[in-house]
Amino acid sequence: IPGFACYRTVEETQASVDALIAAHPQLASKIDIGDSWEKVTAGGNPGYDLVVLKLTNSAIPGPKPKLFAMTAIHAREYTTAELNTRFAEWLVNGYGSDPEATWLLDHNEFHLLLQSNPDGRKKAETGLSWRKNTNTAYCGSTSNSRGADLNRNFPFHWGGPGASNSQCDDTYRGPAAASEPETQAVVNYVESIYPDLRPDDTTTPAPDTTQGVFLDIHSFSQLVLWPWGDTTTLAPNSAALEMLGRRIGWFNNYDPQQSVGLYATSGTTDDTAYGRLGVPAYTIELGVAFFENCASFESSTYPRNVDALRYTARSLAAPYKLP
Ligand code: 0X9
Ligand code: ZN
Repeated sequence: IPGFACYRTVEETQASVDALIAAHPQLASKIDIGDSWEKVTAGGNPGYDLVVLKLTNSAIPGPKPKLFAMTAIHAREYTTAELNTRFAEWLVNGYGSDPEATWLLDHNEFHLLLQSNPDGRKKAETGLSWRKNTNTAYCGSTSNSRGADLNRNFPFHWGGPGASNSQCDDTYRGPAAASEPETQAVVNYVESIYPDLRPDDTTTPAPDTTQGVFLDIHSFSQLVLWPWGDTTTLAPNSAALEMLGRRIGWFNNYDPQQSVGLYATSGTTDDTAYGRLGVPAYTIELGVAFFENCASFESSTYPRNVDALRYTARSLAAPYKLP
């Protein structure tokens, strides 16, 4: 990426995925979970497959707890995909030599959606401050303000507060819940890997992390956020959600809070994962800028957040319980 040599492009990210799989076929595989909007419409732009990189030692049978981590749903949030890609490489390249990486891959699965909005990301790679997908049906087919905000398009409480119904706005929610193919792909995939863990009442001592954790990684603001985003009402079992969130925040030294405390949002990834499935779900806001310079990424954002991801992964197999 011009001026940001430490961040891989969409194509470079996919090439890195293919290289990992070629070098370590027993540990790494990829799953095509759907198509980007440009690929679906095939309107002159080639578009992209949405690719989940799955990491686990396939010689040890499951079921295993699953860490799902998605990055770059907002196109300009460069640091997020690079963190996730390097985390994958840390795991796979450490297998057999690093005892932590080895244990994590033997006993857990990692489902990493590195480029969640590849069409938008290609716009950002030209230097535009692009956030949404590139759907030409919203705000005019050639406008740089077009598209839907995928992190307002998710089905749980879609159309609530903190989401715009104006097509040119950066938080445009789309015309209907899950109207965008990127949203549909993520919802369908996440629902395919996790059972419905929803606590049926607030006395249930879930959520625990035995089935997994859902992470959506954004930038920027140095925050660890948990549901809900659309109300100050505490989520069911929020004490347990909050405790894991605070511990993740200890590792990256970011400020932990319920996401509505930042500002109201609805139709988001994490609220949908927690609201529809009950899987513990967090949004992490990395760093101090969208177009963060490489020196800052290498010295601060990457090391503190790979520590946070490693901690989150280590917490998977042990049921997370209230004291
Ligand atoms: O507004 C957003 O989508 C996120 N911030 S960003 O600057 N990356 O766009 C924050 C979302 C917080 N709300 C939830 N996680 N529900
Ligand atoms: Zn974002």
